[in-house]
Amino acid sequence: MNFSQVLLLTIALVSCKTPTPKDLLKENLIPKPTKLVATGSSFDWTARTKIYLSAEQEGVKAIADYLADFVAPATGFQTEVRTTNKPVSKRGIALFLNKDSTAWGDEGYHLNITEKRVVLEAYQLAGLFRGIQTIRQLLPARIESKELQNGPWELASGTIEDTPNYEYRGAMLDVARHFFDVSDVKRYIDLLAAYKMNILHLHLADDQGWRIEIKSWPNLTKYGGSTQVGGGKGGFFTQAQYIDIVKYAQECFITVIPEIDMPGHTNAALASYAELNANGKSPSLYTGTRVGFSTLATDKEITYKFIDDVIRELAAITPGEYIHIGGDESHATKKKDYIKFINRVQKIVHAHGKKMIGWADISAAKLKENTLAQFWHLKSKTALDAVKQNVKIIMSPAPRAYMDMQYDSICPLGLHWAGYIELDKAYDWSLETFVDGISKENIVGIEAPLWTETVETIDDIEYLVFPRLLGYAELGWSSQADKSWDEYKVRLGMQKTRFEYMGINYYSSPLVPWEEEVVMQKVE
Ligand code: IFG
Repeated sequence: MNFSQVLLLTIALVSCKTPTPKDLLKENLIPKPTKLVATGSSFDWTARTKIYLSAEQEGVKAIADYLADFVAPATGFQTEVRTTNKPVSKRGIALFLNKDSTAWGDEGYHLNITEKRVVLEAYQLAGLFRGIQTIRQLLPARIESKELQNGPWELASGTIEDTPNYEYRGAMLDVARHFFDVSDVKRYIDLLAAYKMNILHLHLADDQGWRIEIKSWPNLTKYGGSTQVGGGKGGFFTQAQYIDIVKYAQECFITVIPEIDMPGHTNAALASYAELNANGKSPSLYTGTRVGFSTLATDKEITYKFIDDVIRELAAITPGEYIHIGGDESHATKKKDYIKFINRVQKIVHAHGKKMIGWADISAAKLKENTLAQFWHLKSKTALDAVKQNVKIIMSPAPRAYMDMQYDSICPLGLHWAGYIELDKAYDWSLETFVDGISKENIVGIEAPLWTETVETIDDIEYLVFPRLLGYAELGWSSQADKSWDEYKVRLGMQKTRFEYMGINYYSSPLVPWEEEVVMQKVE
């Protein structure tokens, strides 16, 4: 190259690009943040951008690595993560814990974006992780691609102050009706994490299958896990696989809550061990979809030895503070026997250092105040009875939150006993006004269950879960003040390109104005 070419090249290289003006207010974040102020410019993430963190802040490095690894495939950047004692003064991205910001709670965060730096701070590590999901949504949708994409990678400038409205924001996956392997469960966890959900409730046992290895009762999985709805081969998680799922969820700051449904929904256990049956005889394995026909023998001591062994082994591999014992649809159990049973099981759960969750049917029994009741019925009596016992409620009303309900009458998957749930019906309600007598202080949060009688593959799961899940995420995270379906559906419509890059098999509802994300070509 001659002198003038070298000179031109040098000028080009050193002249920093004028930042593209971008309006943070026009971003389509879901769940909607608590507070957002736009400053009209942008931060350009380039190959030279580094992520800075304070040397002594334990755990922040893992989150910085998560962010660097996340952007690498689409950008091609090997983003350097560097510890420093002054993270905020550097040009680039800074992640750090602010131990004085107790008001932000476990999951709150502050994000400050200027032309020179992106500063993400939180009171706890979970808050940093939730803030990373916001950074993810501020980058163009093609950031989700696993293939190299064109830049630029600009984030609109401004400040976001964000904390969740409810502490319990969950989704349930029924792996009993149809079994789903570890990789499907991890995919489900990835998708929950993208929308700031923090609970994964695994429905591990039911009439059609027992899905978690219990070493002291090996036949539960050997025999009870050997089939599923429709007669397929079923399956189960070894304890090592369950531990792997729990660890994977923990890295996304998601807590796993295992459910062993009892005394009803227990045909798989009853088929595996004759002694658990009142008449000492085992029924055959069940591959249909009826409910309410099975019950453990609530008056036999062996039943409580069985439950004690199961809860002991499950508690030992469950770091979360809750174990879910089901308790729903125990139509084959006499009411007085059911009440005695739940009272005794609650003691067993506490004896193993855990707190109990049950479907709100358990409110017939005498509940400890640290028990949670999961509201699901069409009628609210069981939930109101729980509130009377000062027990907090997980809101999962079937007519709004059951993701196994069909979207409409032509939906190829799901049931409709609780009605059809299109995206507007899934979104347009609020936890604290849904039932008279259940107000905000009685509610711990929201959970959207996916029952799998009609669901066999991860594609089926994604079709029923997406995009309804985003509405539940917003119901659990965002303030309900100025909420409207007409405003939300536009933000949802802008997720189309992102869903496609994430490879989500989502339901493209006719109610939503789906929009391709306009790619701003870089003006050289
Ligand atoms: N109700 C049953 C589930 C499942 C569901 C399907 C609860 C708590 C109907 N119990 O929901 O096992 O069969 O929509």
